Formats: sequence, structure tokens, C-alpha cells
Amino acid sequence: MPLTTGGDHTISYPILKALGARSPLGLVHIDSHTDTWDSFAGSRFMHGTPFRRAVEAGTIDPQRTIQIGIRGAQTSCEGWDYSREQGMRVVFMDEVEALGIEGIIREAHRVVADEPCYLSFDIDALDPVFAPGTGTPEAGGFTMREAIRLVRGLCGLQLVGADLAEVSPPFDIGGGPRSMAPPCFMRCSACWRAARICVGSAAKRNDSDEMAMCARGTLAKEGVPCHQSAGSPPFKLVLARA
Ligand SMILES: [Mn+2]
Repeated sequence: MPLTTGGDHTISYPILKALGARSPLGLVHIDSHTDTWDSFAGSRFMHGTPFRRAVEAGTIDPQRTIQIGIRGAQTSCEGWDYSREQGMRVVFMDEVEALGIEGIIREAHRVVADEPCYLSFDIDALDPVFAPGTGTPEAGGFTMREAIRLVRGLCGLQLVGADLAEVSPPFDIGGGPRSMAPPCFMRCSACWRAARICVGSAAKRNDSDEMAMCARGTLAKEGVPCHQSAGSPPFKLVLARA
């Protein structure tokens, strides 16, 4: 089972192309943005477009896709509109408030159903108080406790892979290379630990160690350099195999 950390959210697209090559996957996408724009600044492959490309490629089933935590200022409703037109379940933060974490967990299980699915967690789903080290922070996000409950609540889904994206240590408080691992990645690894509960003992390596190595750019067993958005570090795709 590939567990991937980034870096720019563009990484989800090639992963989904591989994992969803035989049949479209369900998707639990936790983010403050739908990432279903058609293009931005002339690029069709950037961190605002991966899930639109994945729909077009037939690698995810929009009817079995739920996007959770959507909020924030946008200059266009294009992504929101596309997701809903495709039949994705778009859960804005207001609805998260109304249904509560347990209600959102039930909704995720209902939408994805008992078939293979993928989890993509954008760290900007968290409130910037908890994870400021990201390129597009949005106020009013999940607390760490809520996020951990949410991810743990996905236990029982047929997860075939997961990623944690948009981590940008240079944007962390007191940023700079030397501050990369401690504040930001400790928070990330907490999410991964929660995710590992879902995937059992699939990840054999110590996840926080692996992510710290990834952050220093010293571990790149597989994959391609990630497309970089402003401020994103040159992370490599890292796969932890079951
Ligand atoms: Mn985002």
C-alpha cells in the first residue's frame, strides 16, 4: 500500500493513475479546496487540478468521492461547481459543523461504500493554528483532535493508498531548512499514525523518521520529483510498501 507525503498536491494524480488503472477508485479527500480546477496560470497539472485530471482519466469515480472541509476564499467557483456537477459529495466546513465529525465519518462510509478507495489529506484542511507550514492556509479548519478522529473513523474502508500533501516547512513558523522537521512533521506524523490504524501494519518503517528523511530530500526510492508550488520544498515521492 503506497503511503505518500508531499509536497505539492499534484502528486495525487500520478498515484491515482497507477492505483486506479484497472477500475475507478472511491476517494476520501480532506482539504480546504476541491482541487478540481481545470487549469491555473496556464498549467493543467498543478496543485489545484489533480482530482479533475483524475476524473478525466477515469481513475476515480466521482459518485464515490467525498471532499471534506472545503472552505476559504476563491476568485472563482469553478472547482466547487465542477465537483458537484460530476456528482462528488462536497462537504463545506459549515456542514462539517452541522453534522459533527461522527456524522461526516458516516457520510464518508456511505459515499465510498464497500469498494476500493484512496485517501488524500491536504494539510491545509487543518486550521493554520495547528499547521501553518502550507502554501494556501485557510482559517476555520480542523483541530488536530478532530482530524485524528476523522481519519481514524475511516477504519473499515477498503483503502488502497493514501497521501498527505501540501506540507511546506519553509512556510512554517520560524521557517527555514533547519526548522523543517520538528514542528510541521510532528503534526503530520500524528495524522499518519492515525492513518496507519486504518491500514494495519502495512507501513513497516517508522513513519515520522521516513517523513523527516523525505523532508531533507535524502530519500527517494521511487517516483518523480514533485511539481512545486510557491514555497513548496523539492520533495520526492516516497512509497512505503506493505
Ligand atoms: Mn488545499
